[in-house]
Amino acid sequence: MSDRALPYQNVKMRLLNRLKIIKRVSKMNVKDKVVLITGASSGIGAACARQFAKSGAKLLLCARRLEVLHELTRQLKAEYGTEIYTFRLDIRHYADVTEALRGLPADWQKIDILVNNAGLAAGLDTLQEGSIQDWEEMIDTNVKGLLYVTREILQYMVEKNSGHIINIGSIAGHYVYPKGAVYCATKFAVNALTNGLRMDLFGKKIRVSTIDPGAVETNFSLVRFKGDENRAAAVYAGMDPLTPDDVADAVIYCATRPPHVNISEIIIMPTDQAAATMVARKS
Ligand code: NDP
Ligand code: 8X3
Repeated sequence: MSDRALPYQNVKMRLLNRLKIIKRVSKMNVKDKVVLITGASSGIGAACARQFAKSGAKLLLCARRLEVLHELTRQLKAEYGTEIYTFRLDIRHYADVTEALRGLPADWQKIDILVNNAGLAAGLDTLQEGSIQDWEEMIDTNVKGLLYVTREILQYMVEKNSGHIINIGSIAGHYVYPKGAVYCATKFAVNALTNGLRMDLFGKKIRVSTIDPGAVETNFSLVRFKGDENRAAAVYAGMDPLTPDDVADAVIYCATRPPHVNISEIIIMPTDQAAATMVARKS
């Protein structure tokens, strides 16, 4: 190369470096990304659906209550013009998960982001008094169901070497509280599965995150106490709990980081809560 060509070469290098930096700091745009949200019929899942819809994503929404999903779909389509494909799914049944996901129209099978949100607590009991049925429901949904959906979606993500799995864990995955051992064990499992999956995907361009909230006011407590409204209301009485949107904000934050950034874990608590059983209440 002649000496006269050198300054041009330097300018070109500087421009290329600048472009690389711009590419690295650019937020991930979720517009037109296909996002699958489990348990989208209520609470945190429904809030995630709304926020992804607002961001222009294409939504795959599932839960057991199809009529509730249809109403949410109608609202989101009217408000944001979102493309949405809705289907009934009970994630506890492996055969149903594979049939539903493999049966999706071809374009909808190209899932970019999976939000593993479906889950529940059933009962609040000591282990010596706990109901086997409650334990099975929690373990089958929160652990096995999450695994079934994840494994199915991963086939495609691994093939195209991109994607993002966002699990909804809980502070119950970090601290055990009395009478909550089985629910906590399922959320400890979600924590372990999140970290293990990140290791199993080592070297691939697939991100794995967990969002671990404290008390969020949803149907969670109503479900836990099997429709006992007074008991459910007491969980949030005299405090300011998180809203489903607070959690959805964290999910969107993870999903929109530049592709080289993986937010491994966000623990998000109400200011009024310091630990699962430590809640500051106005009397
Ligand atoms: P909700 O009860 O409001 O929502 C739970 C969602 O999960 C519903 O859409 C429900 O839909 C779905 N779901 C439950 N079982 C199944 C199943 N077998 N198959 C498919 N979908 C199912 O509670 P939240 O929004 O609070 O809960 C969402 C997640 O957040 C859960 O994993 C929960 O453990 C976690 N979490 C909640 C906290 C809270 O304080 N609320 C705190 C920390 C974590 P449908 O009944 O129609 O199937
Ligand atoms: C739900 C929050 O504290 O009831 O995961 O376990 S807690």
